[in-house]
Amino acid sequence: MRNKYSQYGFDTKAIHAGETPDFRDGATGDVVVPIHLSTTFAREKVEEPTAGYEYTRSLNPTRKALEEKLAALENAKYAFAFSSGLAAETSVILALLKAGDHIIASDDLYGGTKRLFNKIFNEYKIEVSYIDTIDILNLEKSVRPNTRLVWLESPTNPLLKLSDIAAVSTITKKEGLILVVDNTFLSPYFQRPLSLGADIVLHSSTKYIGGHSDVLGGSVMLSDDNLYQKIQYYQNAVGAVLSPFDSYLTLRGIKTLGLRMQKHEENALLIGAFLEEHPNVRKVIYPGLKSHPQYDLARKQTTGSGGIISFELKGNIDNSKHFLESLHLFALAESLGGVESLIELPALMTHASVSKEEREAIGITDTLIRLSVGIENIEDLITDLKKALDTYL
Ligand code: P1T
Repeated sequence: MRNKYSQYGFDTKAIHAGETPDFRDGATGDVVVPIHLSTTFAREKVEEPTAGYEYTRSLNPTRKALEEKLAALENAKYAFAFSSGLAAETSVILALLKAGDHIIASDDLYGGTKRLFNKIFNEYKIEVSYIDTIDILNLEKSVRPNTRLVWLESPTNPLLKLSDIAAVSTITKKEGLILVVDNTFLSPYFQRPLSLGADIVLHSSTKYIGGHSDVLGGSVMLSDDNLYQKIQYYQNAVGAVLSPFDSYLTLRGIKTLGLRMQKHEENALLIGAFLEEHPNVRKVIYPGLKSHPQYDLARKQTTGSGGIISFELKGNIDNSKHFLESLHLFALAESLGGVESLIELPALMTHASVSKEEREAIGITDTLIRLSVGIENIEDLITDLKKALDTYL
């Protein structure tokens, strides 16, 4: 699907899309889109909103610029900016599903997404089956007469499992289902799910897209006119929109997305190799390493593996806590995708809302550690990890 920036490379789109200087009468030729804080827009004639603007929840110039940039990055026709990743998920599901509908989802998903599905949407009679979406036959068998949507994270959070998006899309197309891919972990720099057959791409733009751990947001990109109309209606009617200031911060962050992703990956590859050699590490999970069971699929459907690494420490949960608390550069914090390195224990932090049985069934153990590798100097990051790994047991 072409949009007006399709002819340009990724970094050109990241910098220019949505921010073309305006030279019309009265305009000032801003190179950077202004932060339009006005919540309402006056008109001269009752039935003629000024340039289409009425009220910021429905349309705001700064958010519109961001939405154009987001669409360009995923090669989509349309994009929406929401106030968080979960707000984006909520708005998409409300727009597309009704009571009695069924979702098939990856068994390993961000804990907050599972909580939204299990604790909120279940109350509204939307059922979810969690399956291993690596297994295409299993996916096909799980389709029911009331299934409407397949929801993938690829790679998943935190186990970094991949789904073959093109293969899944042949099934969703055959069965008339909507395929949603949460592309948060790779960003559009490394993976474009729409080109692999997905209908909707979703991001927590709090992560790589914003990139600086200073703005919460969610984005949705798509090219189908019908789905666009439905989600647009809900974006306004539900009202979980991104603010003008947060739109500006996200626009600013995106300009370096390509550069940042390259450095995140460069550092992650070196840290992955270092961890694989360390005697106190049981197992490293990173799709950029040959040891990843889906290394070949990663090469086929992505152009890079990003900055998230999960690994199993030797020892028990207390050893893990000791390790996490003895790092200096890796901040012990939830979230990911910012320029600074973060580390966390999914079982007690990002996935604490997933039951212990469920965590154990899918492999989120008490000693599984998740790293969000930042863009600091690699020697400093490895020294920090080495000191803590050599001494925590
Ligand atoms: O935090 P929010 O912007 O609402 O995004 C939710 C979300 C959606 N999808 C994925 C894959 C995510 O990782 C997240 C948020 N994740 C974290 C906060 C985390 O530390 O994993």
